[in-house]
Formats: sequence, C-alpha cells, structure tokens
Amino acid sequence: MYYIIMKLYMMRRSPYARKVLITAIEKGLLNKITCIQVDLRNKPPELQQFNPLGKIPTLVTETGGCYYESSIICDYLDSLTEPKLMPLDNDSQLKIRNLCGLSDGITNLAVDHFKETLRPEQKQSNGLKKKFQTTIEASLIHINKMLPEFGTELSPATIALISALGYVSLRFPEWKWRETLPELSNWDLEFSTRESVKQTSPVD
Ligand SMILES: N[C@@H](CCC(=O)N[C@@H](CS)C(=O)NCC(=O)O)C(=O)O
Repeated sequence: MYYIIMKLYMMRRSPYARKVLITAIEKGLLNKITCIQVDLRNKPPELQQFNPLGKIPTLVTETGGCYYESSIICDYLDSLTEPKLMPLDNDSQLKIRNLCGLSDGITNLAVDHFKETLRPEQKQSNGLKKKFQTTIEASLIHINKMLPEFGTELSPATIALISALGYVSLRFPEWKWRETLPELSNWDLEFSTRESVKQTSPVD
C-alpha cells in the first residue's frame, strides 16, 4: 500500500505530461498525486526551485525528491506498483526505450513546429515548418510499417506513441494522418477506449 502524496507540475495539453498521467492512471496512482497546472508564462517559483530547467512535467515525491523527464517519471511510477508496464529483461527494455525515443522524437518535432506557429506571422520560417512537417510525416510512415514492434499491449512505448499521435492530431488536424495511414489510425483507435487514454485525451 502506498501513502505517498506526490506533486506533478503539468499542463493539460502537454504530450509529455500525458505520458505521465496515462502511466499514473494505469498504475492506480493518480489519487496519490496532486496535479498542479502550470502557466508557462508565469511559472510558480517553487517549480524552478525543484527543477532549475523549469520544465513540465516535473514530479516531486513526498520526501522532496524530484524527477525531471517524462520517461524517468514514468519509470519511477512504474516502479511503485505491480504489474509493471516495462518488461523485466534488458533486451526487451532496450527495445521499448528505443521505440519511446522514436515516438518522443515525433512529439519534440510537433512541439517545436507548434511553437514556430505561435511566433508573429512575419517572423515564422516556412522552411522550418515544412522541414518539421516532412520529418514528422516520414516518421509516421516509418512507424506505420513497424506497428508489430509496438504491439497492442500497453507499455511505455505504446504510451509514448499514443501521446505523440494525440498531440499531432490536436495541433495539426489538417494533416489528416488517419486518412493516409489507416493501419496506424486503427492501432491508435484500439487504445482510445481505454480509460487512461480517454481521460487524458488532449483538448484545445
Ligand atoms: N524531454 C522533456 C520535454 C519536456 C518539455 O519540453 N516540456 C515543455 C512543455 S510541453 C516545457 O516545459 N516547456 C517550458 C520551457 O521550456 O520553459 C520530457 O520528456 O519531459
């Protein structure tokens, strides 16, 4: 039994925070976490004290320990309860972390692309935006061909991909990846009825 009350600095639409929330729900830990919504333009000073990077998600444990990266926060939460989302053997772990890296890479590009669209229009680089979009689309095509590697069981890798796809759909609905990549769309839809995925679905 866990009596730990943790603090999660987060934003509702952050794809990184979503990975943590899905993990927390799946691990039965959400009621042990106080979620603190952060306005990135006006960050609470204590966030900076815990995490000098000022990034979200940041998880603070009851004893004041701090976890800085979404994947590490997910690892930590996974360590607290059974059954584990991460497989136990080293080779499987390496494979899962590799797929996480690919999925998080898409998220990083989509976040960078979205940030570019927030700049004053005359300052935006169309070349950069095109490069982000082309790389994301190529990565989605690549992943579409390797879905068996991700599998259909919930794991850190599937959570990372679900979050990446949700964020791309939220920010760039006009890309219509569901129409061009129906296998990937069906894979994603299979998870969409899961309570943790439904509850954390990003809204604009
Ligand atoms: N690699 C980090 C990325 C976290 C990240 O970039 N978060 C963004 C929001 S989605 C952030 O905190 N930006 C605020 C800032 O850089 O000041 C993770 O996986 O946790």
